[in-house]
Amino acid sequence: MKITHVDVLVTSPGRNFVTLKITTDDGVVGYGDATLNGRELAVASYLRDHVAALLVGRDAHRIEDTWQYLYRGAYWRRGPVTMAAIAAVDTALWDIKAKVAGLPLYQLLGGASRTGALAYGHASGSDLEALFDSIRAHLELGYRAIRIQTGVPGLDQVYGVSASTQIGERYDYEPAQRTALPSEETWDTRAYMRHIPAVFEAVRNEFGPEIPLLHDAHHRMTPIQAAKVAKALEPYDLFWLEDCTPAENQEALRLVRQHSTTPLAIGEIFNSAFDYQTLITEQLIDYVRSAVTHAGGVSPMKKLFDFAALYQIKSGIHGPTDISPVGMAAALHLDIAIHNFGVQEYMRHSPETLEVFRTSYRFSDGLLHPGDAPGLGVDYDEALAEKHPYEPAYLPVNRLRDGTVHDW
Ligand code: GCO
Ligand code: MG
Repeated sequence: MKITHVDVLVTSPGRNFVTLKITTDDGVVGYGDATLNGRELAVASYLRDHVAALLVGRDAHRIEDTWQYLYRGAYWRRGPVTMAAIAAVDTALWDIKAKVAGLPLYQLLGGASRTGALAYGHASGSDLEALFDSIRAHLELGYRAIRIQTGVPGLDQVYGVSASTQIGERYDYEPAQRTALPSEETWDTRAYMRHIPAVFEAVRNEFGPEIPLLHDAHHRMTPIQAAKVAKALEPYDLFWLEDCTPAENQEALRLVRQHSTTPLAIGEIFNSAFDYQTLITEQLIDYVRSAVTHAGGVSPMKKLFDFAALYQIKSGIHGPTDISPVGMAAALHLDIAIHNFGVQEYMRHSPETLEVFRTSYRFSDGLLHPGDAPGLGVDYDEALAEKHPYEPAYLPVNRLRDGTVHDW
């Protein structure tokens, strides 16, 4: 079964998505997500200008060989652009193989290990009242695990806090902004550190001990600051504290571990197992956060989770709205199949997005399931997609009060 066409599809139904479409001589079509938020066209060009011609004529069934050919063959290794491009090829080939087999992808990954994947939603509010409203709205939608982000007194705009408290009006938190230049936010780590334990105390007092609560610190603390916050949050029994440090320096997490038993999740900006080597072998984290879209696709993610499983570390696949429905579907097939599933992030896509990408996955009673359509279970409406041309968009930049650029 030979690959005959490779198309890179860029669309912006409310936000930008890059999708790879691979077609075989049998007419089977596979899709892969290649969206890299704020740097979309770099991946589109990598695929169009450097990869497409290498794929035409190859056997679509040779997934591992194609992955190694693109990874090793480029000579230059890793990086978000390369790995998002390879991920799209890998995912599209798995989509094709599963369609040819007439099976949902999770069946080819070992079959179902569970009936549904626990999803967490994003509750946020600029103050406690708005946050409580958002938590109630998520509980009404059926979520059984909830991420908590709030405003910090004295700061105007903080990562993860939706501009609207009306959950039906705005589809969770969307960080990319369609502006000519990135917007700039002001950050104060000490103000955040003083505030966040009180937020979790208030939420536990209002909503009780049962509901799994998560929090994303978005890479903003030093190791000793992270240790202090992880320790202060212990009484509130977090499901996880995410990205407490940037974690490029993996050894730094030893310090956090020495001081706290709050579970840690890291990895959404990583793109290979090597980024986790120390974190996993020294058991410095509890959840692996990579996205299928950014970490090379389904094949390396399965290997990464099997590696993590040796250390009782679980999955927590990245699933914000900048992962397209194709990337989300790929995540869900892994979630259902692997043994060491932890939780799945689920930010719902907008209705406009879901008209372009028609998905067979479903959310019911707090659990996600990829559905049983052959392949990934996502169709792409090209005619409609063309009505939503690419629009430049950027993630914000963060500065400390004195103007120093900080992690956002
Ligand atoms: C998360 C992430 C996202 C990222 C976004 C950047 O935990 O979902 O932190 O919100 O900020 O993916 O594009
Ligand atoms: Mg995050």
